[in-house]
Amino acid sequence: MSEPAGETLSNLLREERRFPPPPELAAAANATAADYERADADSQAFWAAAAARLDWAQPWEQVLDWSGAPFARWFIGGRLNAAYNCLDRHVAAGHGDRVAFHWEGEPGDTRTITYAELTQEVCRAANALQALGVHSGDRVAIYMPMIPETVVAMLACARIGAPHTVVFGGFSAEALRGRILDCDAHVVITSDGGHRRGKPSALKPAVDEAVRECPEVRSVLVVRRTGQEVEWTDGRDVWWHDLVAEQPAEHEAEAFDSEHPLYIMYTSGTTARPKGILHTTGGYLTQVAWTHWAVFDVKPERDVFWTAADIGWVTGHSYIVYGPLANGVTSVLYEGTPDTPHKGRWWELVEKYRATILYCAPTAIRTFMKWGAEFPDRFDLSSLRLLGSVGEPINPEAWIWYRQNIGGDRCPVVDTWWQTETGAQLISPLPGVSTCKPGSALRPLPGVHADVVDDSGKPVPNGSGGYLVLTDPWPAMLRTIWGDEKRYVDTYWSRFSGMYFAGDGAKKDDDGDIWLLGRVDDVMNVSGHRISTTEVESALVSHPLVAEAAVVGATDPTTGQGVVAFVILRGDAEQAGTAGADEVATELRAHVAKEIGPIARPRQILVVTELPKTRSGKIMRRLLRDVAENRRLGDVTTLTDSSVMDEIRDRLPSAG
Ligand code: 6R9
Repeated sequence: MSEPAGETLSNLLREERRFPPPPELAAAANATAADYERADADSQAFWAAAAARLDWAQPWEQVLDWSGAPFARWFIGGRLNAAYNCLDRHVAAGHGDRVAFHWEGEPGDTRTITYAELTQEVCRAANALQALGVHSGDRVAIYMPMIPETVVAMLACARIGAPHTVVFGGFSAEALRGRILDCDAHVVITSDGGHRRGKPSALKPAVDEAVRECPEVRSVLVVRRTGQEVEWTDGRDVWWHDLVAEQPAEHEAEAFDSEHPLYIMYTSGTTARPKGILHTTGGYLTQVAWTHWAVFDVKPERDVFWTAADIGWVTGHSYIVYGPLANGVTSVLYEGTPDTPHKGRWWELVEKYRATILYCAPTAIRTFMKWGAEFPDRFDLSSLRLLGSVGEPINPEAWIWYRQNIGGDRCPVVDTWWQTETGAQLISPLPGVSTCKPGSALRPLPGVHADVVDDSGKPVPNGSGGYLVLTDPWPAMLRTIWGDEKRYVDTYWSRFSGMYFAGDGAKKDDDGDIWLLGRVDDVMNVSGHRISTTEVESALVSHPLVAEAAVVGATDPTTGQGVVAFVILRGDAEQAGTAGADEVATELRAHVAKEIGPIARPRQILVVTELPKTRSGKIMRRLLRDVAENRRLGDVTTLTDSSVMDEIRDRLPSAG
């Protein structure tokens, strides 16, 4: 590890180092302190200016209509085409030769795609979808690996006004079927498979299985990626290379109403049925493009931007596809896993493509910490100038590691809080303005109104915790849950009157800056004390033995709930066999008691090698709670790897 020896390891809110913006970045930053002032003075005027960065076929008459709250309409009367804004307008402005994507397949095959080429490919695919009878308003399901055709498919849908629903390629046939049926898609775009962990991994069989019970699906468009054998249903299945290749490379992009549906993205949440989050065109593209430009400070002529996440996660939609392309930026797109064929793969790609901005999830950062700094140390990461984090609270320990070992102690780290529902980043530093605090997303971006409130909806004073809410609508907000307006109102707008309830706990520090504390469903109650899983996890990870930790509250006869921790040890600790499981548990229990207080001391600590995670790397605590409470496991369809749970169960008897 390359942390300075002897430096005190600090817990959430106790890490006291502060990181002001680098002067060169601040001097040329896209977004400045004036943006906060402008937005504070008139947030609708601020968003109107952000919308004007796009190309509208017809200007809007009114910025916001909130008269039907909580159903919002933004940029009323305006018409635009999302794909045109991501493609044609850059070509028309003379940037057709600029690279849109440096794509790298997991086996090492590569493609460089310019804006002009991407535009032509999207036009062909749009013509192909129309040839299959897809009309504006029809839903199209996309179940693909991380290949350029996935982006092409999404933009082709956007171009013809057919909302897409991208289903993460790691999900099961059952999960896919549920989503196809829920949004009534009649066309599915897929591939034979993708490359994962050094071998081809099939996708088409899951589509075949899913579609067997979706009688309305009439066409399955199949990209050949791996060359695997596929079963074929004549009359339904069509090869992409047959149909798309023969189409003309011109396609007139029709302008759609600002509120025309752009896509539906399903979130699993902690409960049963996934929610189809609906995003529309004008407001979504406005805020995604603005935040991508401001938070990542992108300079299209020289930056190489990389969101290392799956397109099937909202982060991929907003910050691989729509944001970067709307801004005409060059991106890296990588198909595979970070440890194939070696644990330095990401850093090799940063070096190879001279990536300047990297955006990823804390789970990845903690995995890299576990593997050790020797992997990034082998590569030249000097091109990087900015780092971002998304998906979970990033514990100060991981934040500092990221900044030092990946960012060369020179790159600002922006911790961006947002959700599938919010469409775009809402709480985040601005890299040219904010002094960063490791572990804090700081404050709402310009034009965003967030607060932390108590049970009765009253804002808490600085220094206190509560529930994170949004007090005003924002352009990229979800418009509804597909087919279920009541659930939309109940889930988000009923807990606190007139406010959007995000479902996250948060704290305001003495400066009023916001610290996210995880989902409120995950808050534990030990002898009447509310303890955040994030805080206990952060305390555990601040111990030199621990790489990753997941904490749940399990029913306890005396205390109501008891804290149960699952920990992954760091590479060096694991190899050195530093201590037996019992000693490790004793040591860590004492450490948590010292860092937070005896009340938070875990009742049990289990050393494991993997944790159950979703596509975005979020720990599925409800499954761990099932294990801790000795119950049958709940729904595992959204796990990336379900064998993880078997392994964890096997370790259970060694529990203290
Ligand atoms: C973008 C995304 C949303 C939930 C959200 C919160 C957690 C995301 C975070 C964060 C703390 C951050 N979350 N970013 N928590 N700090 N920077 O992740 O969307 O998959 O819908 O998840 O993720 O709990 O409510 P989604």
